[in-house]
Amino acid sequence: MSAPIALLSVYDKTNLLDLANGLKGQGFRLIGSGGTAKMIRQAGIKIEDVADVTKAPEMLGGRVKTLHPVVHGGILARDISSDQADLLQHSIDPISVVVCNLYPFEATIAKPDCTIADAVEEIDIGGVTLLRAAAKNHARVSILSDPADYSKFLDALKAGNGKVDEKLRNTLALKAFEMTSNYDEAISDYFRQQYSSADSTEDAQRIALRYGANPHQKPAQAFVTHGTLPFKVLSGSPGYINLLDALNSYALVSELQEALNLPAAASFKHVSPAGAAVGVDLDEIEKKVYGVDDLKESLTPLASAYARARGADRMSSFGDFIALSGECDVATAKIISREVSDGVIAPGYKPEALEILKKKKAGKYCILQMDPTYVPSTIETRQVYGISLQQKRNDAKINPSVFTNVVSKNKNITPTGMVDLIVATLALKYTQSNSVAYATRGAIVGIGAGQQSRIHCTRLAGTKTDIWWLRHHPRVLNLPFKSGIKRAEKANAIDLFVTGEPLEGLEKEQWESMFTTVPEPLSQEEKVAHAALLKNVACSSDAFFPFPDNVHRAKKSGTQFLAAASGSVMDAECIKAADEHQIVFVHTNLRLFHH
Ligand code: 93A
Repeated sequence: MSAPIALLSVYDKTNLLDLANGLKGQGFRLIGSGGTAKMIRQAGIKIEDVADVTKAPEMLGGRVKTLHPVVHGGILARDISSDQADLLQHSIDPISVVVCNLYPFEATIAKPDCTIADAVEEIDIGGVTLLRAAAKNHARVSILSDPADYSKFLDALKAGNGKVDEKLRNTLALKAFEMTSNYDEAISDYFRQQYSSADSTEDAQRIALRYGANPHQKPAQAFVTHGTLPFKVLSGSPGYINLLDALNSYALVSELQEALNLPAAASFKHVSPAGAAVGVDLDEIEKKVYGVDDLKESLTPLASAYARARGADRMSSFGDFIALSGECDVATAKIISREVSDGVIAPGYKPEALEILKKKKAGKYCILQMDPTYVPSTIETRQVYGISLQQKRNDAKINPSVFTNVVSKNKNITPTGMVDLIVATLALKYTQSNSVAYATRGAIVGIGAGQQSRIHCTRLAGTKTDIWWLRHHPRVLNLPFKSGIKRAEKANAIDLFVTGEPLEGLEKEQWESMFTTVPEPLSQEEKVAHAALLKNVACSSDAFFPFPDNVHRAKKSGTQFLAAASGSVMDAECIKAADEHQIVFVHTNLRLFHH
């Protein structure tokens, strides 16, 4: 029987001579590409040149070394009679071990003076083909792509009398596939950076970002590996957090629109909604609360949705990123134009609305246009601390079918109660966990995000709801502000008034200076009487309630409809608490953690 053949072609020649010696010792015939063969031969070990075996010299300055049917026929032939007949016909010897590692593409592009031509020369073609061919035929061939595996492989060869078992061949093949995949990723990433930073984002595959989450986190980019980015930058330049907000908030509003068939808007800050709403008309009091009573333009459903989303928690929404489910109209743009905001994403803009928005922030306002037909892939991947984490996208649909398991005695979910349960629950799908949300009249009115304890979420969201509701108090609506006070300053002043924050010194002076007459604080009695008027609120939780304290707390902020996943040992106690308050309690069977 003729000697088994090992083909060696390595850039990194670490441990090469030990391997060549070991293979020789096992009776292998060695064939090597130019530099590899030279080094082995100089060490006194017998090896043939690929060029002598193929009868084709290396050419094009080394661009073609091992790319030849004698090499690839020898690697790819299976142990089947037709393949063996082909080998015989073309006088090709089968190869059973391939040793290969690649030109150092990543190290080359990391050099500061690397040109595109330098990078191009480091794109290994023949080596990748060797790795891929040998890995493909791992049923018969062993592929060594890492010098660290050589001694283990030689041990296995010795133990197996010149053969290695299937398990080792499988592991080696996987390693080679990963090597080629990482290599290709480095190449495409490099060229994406070189060729895909078009001036316009029309059909761009990548955009450079100013920096990552913080200014010292450079470089930063957003890209897709297939097709083109599903959004265009119409104005401004989005940052990393802007995009986190934009993509999460757009997902939320498009799902709200789909679930409720109403235009939807969201106001995001730090990758959680500060507000989210569908286009339910505002009454006169609400117009005042949401700061749109003086708007000359009449409110469209989309404008109502944004007014509600923006106005629920004006403090948190300061500097928000906005998402709109439909084409941005003039009324919506006018509301946005008066607020401090970082950017907006929408599937389209009326020309006049776009002109209004483009004037914001001295032309730097970030305006993104989303492709409404875009469908994200079902699998999502990200890296944390160098580790890739992968999961199926949370594609759970939030619609009335989620709220069918009513576990309380009171089972009456009103149509508006259902809308609010959907709004609250959908918002949680895109809120950093743990989270609890309160909604009424088609809008989030209090949201507690990113708390490690459930009751802290319920309290935080409840307190926000209480503050939002106190802003409806007649004394708040008629606060005697001096003229010329800015909208954001008014929002802060109102917040201090309704929370009853004790003020001293300069802060007190400044607060008082905003009014024509300094208002008397709201008394405890006034607050209690007003709180009792808040009813029909829906409250949803992104996971089960561990204790009934959550139910009692939710009731204090007007909750009539409550939704949470089941699964707590205290489920029965929570249901008892809901029954005590005649709350309609739904077990959703759906956990909605989001990170
Ligand atoms: O330029 S290549 O893509 N063309 C080839 O046909 C080829 N075959 C092997 N580079 C090729 N290789 C690579 O050469 C291997 O991946 C390895 O990194 C290197 C080994 O070259 P040498 O044996 O001449 O040092």
